[in-house]
Amino acid sequence: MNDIFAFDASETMLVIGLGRSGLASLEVLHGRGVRLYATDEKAPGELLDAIAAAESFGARFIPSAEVATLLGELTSAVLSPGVPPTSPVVRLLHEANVPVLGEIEVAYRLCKAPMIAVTGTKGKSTTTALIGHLLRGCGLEVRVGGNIGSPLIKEVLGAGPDAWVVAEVSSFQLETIRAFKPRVAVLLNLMPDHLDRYYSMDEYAEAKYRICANQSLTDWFVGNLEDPRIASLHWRHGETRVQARQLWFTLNPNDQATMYLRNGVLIFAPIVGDPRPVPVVPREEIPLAGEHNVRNAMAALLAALAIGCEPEQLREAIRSFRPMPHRLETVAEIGGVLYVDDSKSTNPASTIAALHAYDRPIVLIAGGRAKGSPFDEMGEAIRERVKALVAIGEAGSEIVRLSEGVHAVEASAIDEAVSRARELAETGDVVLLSPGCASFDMFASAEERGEQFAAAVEALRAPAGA
Ligand code: UMA
Repeated sequence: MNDIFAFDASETMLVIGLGRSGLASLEVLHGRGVRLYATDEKAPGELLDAIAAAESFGARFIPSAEVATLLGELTSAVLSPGVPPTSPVVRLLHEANVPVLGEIEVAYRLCKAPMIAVTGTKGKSTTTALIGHLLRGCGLEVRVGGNIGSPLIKEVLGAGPDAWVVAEVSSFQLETIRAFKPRVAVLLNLMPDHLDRYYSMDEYAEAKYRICANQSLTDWFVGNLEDPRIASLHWRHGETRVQARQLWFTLNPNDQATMYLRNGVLIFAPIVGDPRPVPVVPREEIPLAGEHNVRNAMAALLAALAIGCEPEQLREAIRSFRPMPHRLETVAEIGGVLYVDDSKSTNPASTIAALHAYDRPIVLIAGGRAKGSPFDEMGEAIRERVKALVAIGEAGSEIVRLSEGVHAVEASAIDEAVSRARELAETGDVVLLSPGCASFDMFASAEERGEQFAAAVEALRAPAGA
């Protein structure tokens, strides 16, 4: 199969999916003179704005049922991450030998800068943003994009050979890579998620491992030694899947770790050059809540150290990092109660991590649309750590059932959930929105869910009718 793509006027391409990724692909490919078609499974009537945007990039919209009529013309196609490779349009293209590339693959092929890629079930966005922040703090020019929200294909355009691109990549995006070969690949953790797209955890993990599939000895791999699946990739187990030089982080010092915590300080044990361990930063100077964020910080620091950043500069830079919106973000303190927006927690593992981030009594708001991951462990963590539960959305009753013994109420809207939580909370408590579920049963996105939560919290300040 042809594996050289010019992405110029010699090509006729189909962009599949008209969300953020698809529209960005159309914009960039249009700028390069590619002849473009666009398709989406939604009815054209539901896509008026997206079709107008696609047309402004010179693309012709083709309903998915009519894609067969294009097969003779197409040189390749670009797939949005939300469209599974098993979808009928993709199968049709495969049968016709039309190469189907993911948007990050196209971005990679167009990118002049070296890339640091980050994946994992949770912590991806925080770690990606933190790497960007650290590199900037070390005086480097950086572009940050990918699953974090800003399509990679647009970010790479502005990055010259001396810059760095930091990419958050999801398992969906990794399914469709071919040549994608980051200089540094970071694999944070693997927990049940997206089991509505994958048949098993093994299949999901395989998609994640693709982040290092094309790496070679000149590249770096950063992995979590505390995650049993990821740790099994360590060269000491005779595993050859990771060809890149390996850097491993863990909270518990051991001889396989390249970064660990000792006496409250993050220590770097270099694997090349002077091997003497170097203290990088005291844990208390990392401005992020929770143990999971110490691991995210270790991963980010290792990625930065791998490309030559100096420990002293990194210590300085990490202090000024701020949590990302909707990720354990404190939105208010009212009457001695802390209100925290963790709306980006869309799987049970993220909620479990959030529950471990606070020493105060927790009133948890959780629920939404389940994504196939079991809630048993989340139920256990709720029973251990939560004082009261306010359940929302489609999965609300299931979460209540698995949290037996915890005082629980159900709410049908976010403002109702916030006022129930306020009634249940006392001075010194935290009201934590950490749903453990997707938002689409009640909201357009996790961001919207977080914004509505913050607005409902803000409304608590004003007396009713004021
Ligand atoms: N569509 C089809 N057929 C399908 C499925 C979807 O035609 O079978 C169409 C939809 O009708 C819609 C379009 O595809 O019009 C949506 O495309 P998309 O789902 O790929 O969403 P985008 O807006 O392009 O956003 C994507 C990522 N979305 C997903 O992976 C689901 C965004 O990640 C990412 O930020 C963005 O590209 C820019 O890179 C979001 C996400 O939820 C945050 N990611 C998952 C996660 O983090 O858990 C993986």
